[in-house]
This record gives sequence, C-alpha cells and structure tokens, in this order.
Amino acid sequence: AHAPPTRLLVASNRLPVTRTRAGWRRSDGGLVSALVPVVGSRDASWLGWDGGAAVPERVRGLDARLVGVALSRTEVDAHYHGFANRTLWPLLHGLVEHYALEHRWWECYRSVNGRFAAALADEVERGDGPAGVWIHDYHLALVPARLRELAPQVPSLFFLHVPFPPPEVWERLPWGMQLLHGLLSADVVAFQSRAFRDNMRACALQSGLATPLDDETVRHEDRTVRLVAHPIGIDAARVEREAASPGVQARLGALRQRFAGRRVLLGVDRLDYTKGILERLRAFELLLEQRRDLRSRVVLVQLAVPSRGDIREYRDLRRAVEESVGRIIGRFTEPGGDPPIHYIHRAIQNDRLLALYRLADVAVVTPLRDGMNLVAKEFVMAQAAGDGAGVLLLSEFAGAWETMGRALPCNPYHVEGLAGALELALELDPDDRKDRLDELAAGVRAHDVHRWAADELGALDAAGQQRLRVGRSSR
Ligand code: ADQ
Repeated sequence: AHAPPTRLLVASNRLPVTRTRAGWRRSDGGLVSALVPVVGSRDASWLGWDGGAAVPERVRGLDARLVGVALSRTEVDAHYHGFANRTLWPLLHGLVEHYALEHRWWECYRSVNGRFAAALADEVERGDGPAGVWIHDYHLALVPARLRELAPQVPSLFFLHVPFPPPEVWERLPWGMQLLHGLLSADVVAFQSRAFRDNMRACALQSGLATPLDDETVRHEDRTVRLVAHPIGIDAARVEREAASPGVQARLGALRQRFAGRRVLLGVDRLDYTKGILERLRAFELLLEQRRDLRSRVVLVQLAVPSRGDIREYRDLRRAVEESVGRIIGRFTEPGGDPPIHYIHRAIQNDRLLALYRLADVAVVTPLRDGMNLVAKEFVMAQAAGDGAGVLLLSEFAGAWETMGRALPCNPYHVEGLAGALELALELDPDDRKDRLDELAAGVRAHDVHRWAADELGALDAAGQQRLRVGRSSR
C-alpha cells in the first residue's frame, strides 16, 4: 500500500484566526478546535481570505502555515457579500424569495476562486511529499476545477457546510453548469446529509454532466467522483466537560434564581433569515395569546449573533425581529412583572452560553433550512452534562434532523403547528424527556467532530491512493 498524502492543505473563506488586543490567536469554535489535532499530525497549510490584515504565518495553538489571500474591497463586495451570500446562500437553502443575481458578482466569484486555486497550487509547489487538498464551503465551489488544471496530480475533497437544493431550485442559477463542474472536479464531494447529497447528484445527472455508476459514485468527464454524506458533529466530550465546570455551575445557579418559577425556552442563532427566528417569535406570541395561564410562567431567551450587517436584507431582518420582540413584550408584560422575552443581540462567552443551555427546559431550533445546526447538538450535550432532561424542538428542515430523530419535530412554516409544538414540549412527560435526551446524547457523542474529521480525511487519503493506482495502470 502507498502512504497517504503527508501534506494537508485546507482552504476556507476565512482563516481560522482572530485578532485581539493581545495579538492574533486561534479562533474559537468546534470546527477549528477539532482540526487542531488533525493539522498537527500532518504537515499542514491553511489558506483563506486575510480579512484585510497582515496575518502572521503561525499562531500559537494551531500547527499550520497560514497563507492569507488578499482581496480588494470591490472583490469582497462582489464575491463575498454578493455572489456567495446573496446569490448562493439563499439558493442553496431553497429560499428563492431572498435570491439576487448580478453578472458582475459572478465574474468576480470566478476570479477570486481562481486566485484561491492558484494560491493552493503555489503552496503545493512549496513543499515535497504528496499533498491532499480539503476545500470548505460554497464560497469556493469553483476551486476544485481550477486546481485540477493547475495541479492535476493533487487529490481534493470538497465539503459543503450548507444544504444543496433539488434541481427545480438549482436550475434558476444561470451558471449552474459551471458550478457543478467545479464541484465534480474534486475527487470527493461531501455533504451534511444524504438528502443534500441526493439533490446534488440529481442536478449533476439531469444536467448531463455526470452519469451514474453506483450509489456513491458518478462519472464526470473521464473520472470517477464520490458523492458522500459526512454529517458534521461537535466536540461532544469538550462541551460535556465544560458544561459541568464550576464556572458554568455558578452561572447556572444565578440564572436559576433569576428565572425561578418560570419555564425557559431558548433560541440561539446567527441573526439570519434561514434560522426561522421570526416564525418562532410569531408562534411564541400565539402561544401566549391562547394560553393566558402561561404568560407569567414561561420566558423565551433569544440570543442572536450579529451577522452580515453589510447586507440590507440582514439589517431589515434585525429590524423585523426587534419590532416583533418589542410588540410581544409590550403586549404581555404586567406592570412590575418580568418581560416574556429576553433578547440578546451579541455573541456571548462560552460559559454563559453553556449555562443557558443547561438552564433551558426547551431548545427551540426552528430553521427554515439549515446545513446541520450545531446549536441542537450543543444543547443536547450541555443538558447531558447536568443530567438534565430538556426537550429539543427541532425543525424537520435542519440537516440535523436526519440524525436526531428523537427530537420533537416541528414545521416552522406552520405557525399554529409550531405554537402547538411549543405547548407539547412544555408538557412532555419527564420520563419521556429523559429517554429522548439520553438517546440524542448517545448519538451526538458517537458522531462527534473527530469522527467527522476522520471520515473526511479517510476519504481524501483513499482518493490519493486511488489516483496512484489509476496512474500506475495507465502508464
Ligand atoms: P451557522 O449557520 O453559523 O453554520 P450553526 O451550526 O448553528 O450555524 O453554528 C452556530 C455556532 O455559533 C454555534 O456553535 C453556536 O454555539 C454559536 N453561537 C450562536 N449564537 C451565539 C451567541 N449569541 N454567542 C456565542 N456563540 C453563539 C454553518 C451552517 C450550519 C452548519 C455549520 C457547521 O449554516 O448549518 O451546522 O456551518 O457545518
């Protein structure tokens, strides 16, 4: 057998580093921390947009060479805010009413993707030993094709963090063929769920760009491409450990006092229209309207991380959410009483977030469409850490639904149905709640982010070996 690639080149829109007053450091978050051991075990480089700053080549705690790709202001506008976030993001989520198109965004997306591919090819040249390339997400869909032209010997894997829509939605994109060719130029294309994988496969077959081989593979041009589902997980052990820490316990104690006598519903999202925040608020309002007795006995804590404020639609969404929150508070707060919603529009520290996960009786995860949704998994592990029996109310349109079938299902498009689901979640029998949570936690533990990374790199290594075999037999 041949040795797998010894070098790993990762490409993502942003580099996994953040600038603080004390200097540069590794970004937080499950994905980055999960990749630390992975990049540490190989000779690794990580390429990404530098965010307009001079990023150092190395930061502490991340054993990879950082390679910044510089973008002009116009490029950031057209590639990132434009084509990636206003064309592809809504289309991939099937939310066509938010979809916008401009030809110049597409032109710019192509050239920026070309630059990423060129930077990857340069990076391949810099070192010796076989390399494998791991490309992340919809900002870089054309990179596998361009990379194959520049460095045909290098195997690549593309992971899509977001959904993929069915053909009748995808067809609205005038450049769908080029993007499909971009993706199919990778050796492996991996998705969050089988449903998203099957959608992409249907698009590839219907367009005539690919022919079917077996369940997991298609032929594109003269090559075999694997299309697989590798659902992403979280660092479950770490969340469980941190959620049980003394710091979180202390915060939890204070929160329990503050909310004594009330059941807590919790929403945690980036402020994005895909997350179904307005739909959730409407359902909560309806619940309070119908169930007078609940008005003093429940509270909704909604965290919303500011997101994409450069795009008008996101500013409009923020206004709509704030109007809705204001209306509900105005309608249902008693003089001297507590408001029915606590709304927090900022990122909060990890131990505060974990304390809220532990406090909550119900996590309300209602996306209209979501690649996975890590909040659902974080809630489950934090509850498990405290031996809790919180209820996960989960939209059937989240990728997480495919592996978290013991959650309570909901359809966020149906406001009365969602209000009913909230009611049911509050009334679920404690034994039932506990059974569901234990089963969900076992699933999240077994399919954690380390397992995901191992599946991904296993597929990339296998693609490298496959290339060697094919190369030898055609010689
Ligand atoms: P996102 O759309 O960003 O990710 P999600 O998977 O829910 O969505 O992750 C959000 C993360 O932000 C969570 O780890 C959460 O803890 C954190 N967070 C949210 N609110 C916060 C707050 N107020 N303060 C601090 N932290 C907060 C994209 C896709 C998803 C996919 C992931 C990973 O859209 O579908 O699950 O990538 O592949």
